[in-house]
Order: sequence, then structure tokens, then C-alpha cells
Amino acid sequence: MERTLIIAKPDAVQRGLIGSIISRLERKGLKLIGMKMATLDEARLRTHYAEHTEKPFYAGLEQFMKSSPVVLMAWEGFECVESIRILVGSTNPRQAAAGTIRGDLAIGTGRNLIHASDSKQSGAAEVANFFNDDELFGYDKSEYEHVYEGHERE
Ligand code: IDP
Ligand code: MG
Repeated sequence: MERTLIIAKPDAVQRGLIGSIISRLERKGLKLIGMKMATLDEARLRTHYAEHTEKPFYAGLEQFMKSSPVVLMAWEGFECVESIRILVGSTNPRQAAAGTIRGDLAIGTGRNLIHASDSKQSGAAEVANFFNDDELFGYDKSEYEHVYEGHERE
């Protein structure tokens, strides 16, 4: 099972779209294993967005990500990192496919509602960065036999 860190960004909180984001992932059949609200500070953002700190948009991105609380979530599922990136859509919401979260609900690249991990490795690392072990929940999901074949959930 892979893990993905999802951040409902300040625009999702301000626009009342937290529930829509959660619903999309729930409806896919994924398992929510951790969730909390937080205000992200500069140090956390610099670590999280380490690959972007030298880019021209970073200052604006950091300012925006600090502008109001966010909702942090850890999700788990079979090959879920790629599935979630597909559900989330392209970074530029104007180019994101209709039906995706960004394609349906956002316009600006710097206001694209949601962060989602981009690889199995970053998913594991990002979940570990934002959640302590006692904030993550392992539990049986009764619908799993209707979502997965047996070998996919081992
Ligand atoms: P991703 O969120 O789809 O993985 P990344 O390239 O990792 O996209 O960029 C991280 C975040 O930085 C984006 O989600 C977006 O908020 C912001 N960003 C990326 N490129 C631009 C840009 O060209 N202008 C403004 N913001 C950008
Ligand atoms: Mg990224």
C-alpha cells in the first residue's frame, strides 16, 4: 500500500472546498489514515517545497501557503500516488482535464487548491514529515473487498 500526503491549501479552506476534496478521494475508494489542521510556517514550507525554493514563484507560494490554515491528510491505497495525481490534475488548472479537482474547481496555477505527493518515495517521506506515528491510523475498511481484488490489498 502506498501513502500520499494531501494538503488542502489555503484557497480550499477559504473557498469551502475541503469537503469536496475529501469526497473525491473517498469516492475513489482510498483510505484516510490521518487528518489535521495546521498553519504552516516558513521552515516547514522550505522543507516541503525544497525543490522549488530557488524558483521565481517561491516567495509568492510561501506567502500564500502561510496565509491561512491548511488541512493535512494522509491517504493510503494500492498504487494510490499516481491515481491521486490523476484525480488532482495538472499543476496549471487551466490545462487540467475536466473531471479533475483542479480542472473542475480552480483557475490560477498559484491557487490550485491541493498538494499531492508526486512519487511513492515522496509520499512516504511527506506523510512522515507532517504526521507523528500516533497521528496515523491503521484500521480495516469494510468496503475493501468491493474496491480491491485480494492481491491488491496485501
Ligand atoms: P504540483 O503541486 O502539481 O506538484 P509543483 O511543480 O510541484 O506542482 O509546484 C508546487 C506548487 O507551486 C504548485 O502546486 C503551485 O501552487 C506552485 N507553482 C508551481 N509553478 C508555479 C508558477 O509557475 N506560478 C505560480 N505558482 C506555481
Ligand atoms: Mg509537486
